[in-house]
Amino acid sequence: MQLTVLGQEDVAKPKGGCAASSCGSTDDQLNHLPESIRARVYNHPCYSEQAHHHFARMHVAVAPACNIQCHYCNRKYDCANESRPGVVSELLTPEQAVKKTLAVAATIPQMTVLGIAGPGDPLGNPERTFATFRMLAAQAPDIKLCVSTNGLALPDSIDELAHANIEHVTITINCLDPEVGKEIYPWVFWRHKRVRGRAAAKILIERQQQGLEMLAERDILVKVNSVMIPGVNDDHLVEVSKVVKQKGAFLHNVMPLIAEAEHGTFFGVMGQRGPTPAELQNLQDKCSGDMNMMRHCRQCRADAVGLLGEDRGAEFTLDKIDAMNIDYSAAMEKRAVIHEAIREELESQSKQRAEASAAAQAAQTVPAGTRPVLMAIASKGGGVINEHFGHAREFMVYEASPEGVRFIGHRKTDLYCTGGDTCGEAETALDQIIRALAGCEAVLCSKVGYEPWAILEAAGIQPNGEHGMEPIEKAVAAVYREMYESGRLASRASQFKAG
Ligand code: CLF
Ligand code: SF4
Repeated sequence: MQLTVLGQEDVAKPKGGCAASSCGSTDDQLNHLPESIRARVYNHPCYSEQAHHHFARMHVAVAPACNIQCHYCNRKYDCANESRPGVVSELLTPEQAVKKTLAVAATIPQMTVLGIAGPGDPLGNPERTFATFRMLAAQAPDIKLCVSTNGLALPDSIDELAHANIEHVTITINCLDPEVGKEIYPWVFWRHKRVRGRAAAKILIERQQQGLEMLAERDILVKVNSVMIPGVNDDHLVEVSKVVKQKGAFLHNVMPLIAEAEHGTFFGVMGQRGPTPAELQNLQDKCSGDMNMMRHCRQCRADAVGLLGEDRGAEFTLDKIDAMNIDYSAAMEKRAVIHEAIREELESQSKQRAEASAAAQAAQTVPAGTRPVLMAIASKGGGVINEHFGHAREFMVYEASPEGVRFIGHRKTDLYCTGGDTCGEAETALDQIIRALAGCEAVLCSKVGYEPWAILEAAGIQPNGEHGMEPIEKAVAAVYREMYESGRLASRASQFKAG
């Protein structure tokens, strides 16, 4: 069987050890869920950290209008509640969206989820959004349907969502207190009028909370996205996390504010900064006491297609789709076989991960109270260290401590090794990587060249190519132990925790 997104070896052969998650990460928490819930999330790349290495999603941009204004949004771009600003989607009609979805699902069998997330608010455009969902439910019943909303119109859409068999809804909830909300939302469009200031925030917050409760009553899985805005809602988000969990949210995704003056957003122009990686991690850690945290969000391109972190959208422009001849019934049969193979692989990986985690924990001899260390990992997936430093476009970050090893998140970086005649730019690119890896004290990869080695070492990031093809968790635990035994852990305070 040939697979389109992943190599045959990625799917068919169980790899040793853990996938890219470990204690404290989403998938450990998934393991404790009832079977009925696990069956609903195991193949959703956003709801399961492990799944995102194997299953893909796509978005279709069918919803142009928005019923509120967020200070981090510029309408010329897509809804920043679910995608990063700066990327504009091609607006599709529902019919075009369905055609594109079928084309992608037939070509990329691992694509399991279709999300509508913009460019405005999907539920503020109910006719276009639900027309798309209804057609897809009829023509492609094997695709999960997912929607992301600011929540204002949510209570009015619950029946339609349930009727269309939408199993996953994301609500962006940035606050519970209208005093905080008035700093984020200048207005909402409510009952044919523009409402401003505190009153606007109050309406939005009440509608979001009501919608969340109604979804929980209908047993629709809810993920809450929150944009972390330093000095505005950062302290408040711990309370948000607690309350939305009590009301039935399944997963909380705290995303960093992206605000640049060139995006033309209010926050960007006013110089409001986003959080540092250290601030984001600290807040996610504080929130994780209360609920499952998503740490693998890539703030995708608005029209992204493929695995999280990759974009195959250019393969599916309207003119290319028009030229495709799709037999979706045949494609569905093939997809079912592939999905079953991946499901078996995930189960196998999950067992191996638990064993690797237990073995690493048992072998851990670093005494309690030793400071934690962050390490960057170059990996192409499968839970092993299998990527050359110079080929990594993003690094996974793990934290090692006497309590164990846990996945913290991803750091995107520009490609260091561009090959060809761009070597003169390499130093600058390496500087960017070093900035992206701020706070990490080691980088584990399959190989690393002599020149970057010396520069990384000088920057306080120890390169390590000795654990190629080893399970990540085991390797991180081993390097942590070596650092402890060599006395390095006594000699340097954690930069990252200090922010
Ligand atoms: Fe799309 Fe969102 Fe559904 Fe996922 S994305 S509508 S829940 S299918 Fe995922 Fe992308 Fe993060 Fe969104 S990584 S931005 S959380
Ligand atoms: Fe922009 Fe989305 Fe906010 Fe609407 S809900 S203003 S599209 S970020």
